Amino acid sequence: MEQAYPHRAPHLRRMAIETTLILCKPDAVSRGLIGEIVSRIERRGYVISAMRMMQLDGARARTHYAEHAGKPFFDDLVSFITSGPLVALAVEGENAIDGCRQLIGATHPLQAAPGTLRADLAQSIGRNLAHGSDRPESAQRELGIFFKDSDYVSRRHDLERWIKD
Ligand code: IDP
Ligand code: MG
Repeated sequence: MEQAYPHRAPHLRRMAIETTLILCKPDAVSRGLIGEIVSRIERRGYVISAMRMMQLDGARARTHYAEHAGKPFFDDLVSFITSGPLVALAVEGENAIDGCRQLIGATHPLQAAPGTLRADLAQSIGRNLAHGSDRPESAQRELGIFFKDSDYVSRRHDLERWIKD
């Protein structure tokens, strides 16, 4: 564990700094909740290293949600996620993948814990405001769908200042 991240500054080498993909889905953009989502992420202490607003085409949407291909809700999911603009964010921090999933809350807003984004601001499973990658392999794959290397800025100094092990 000591040398898990040898390319990082000495005091960050043992820390589980991760990058995750967060989407403010089209319902969040339409409802004016981009700032609310970004604010919750930033207040938790995570940092944004890439960000873009775009409208997904069908091919990219099916790639992004490939794990759900064949499920009964897949076509609706693809048509919803392509129905309007979304905001994609690359978010960094210690255990950022699980941490962002925690602040987004369970998939169905009724099962999401109070205080989470989905419990506080959403009603239905099909309009649950945000996406967060669920594990490192998903994060790497999904980030590649939305961002190229040159889209990222370095937030290393902010991470070093505000995160301590
Ligand atoms: P997650 O967004 O919490 O990771 P997933 O199981 O990966 O949830 O599903 C992706 C998205 O597909 C969900 O956020 C939700 O909008 C939609 N979805 C998942 N399960 C259902 C369902 O049973 N009916 C309708 N939509 C669903
Ligand atoms: Mg998922």
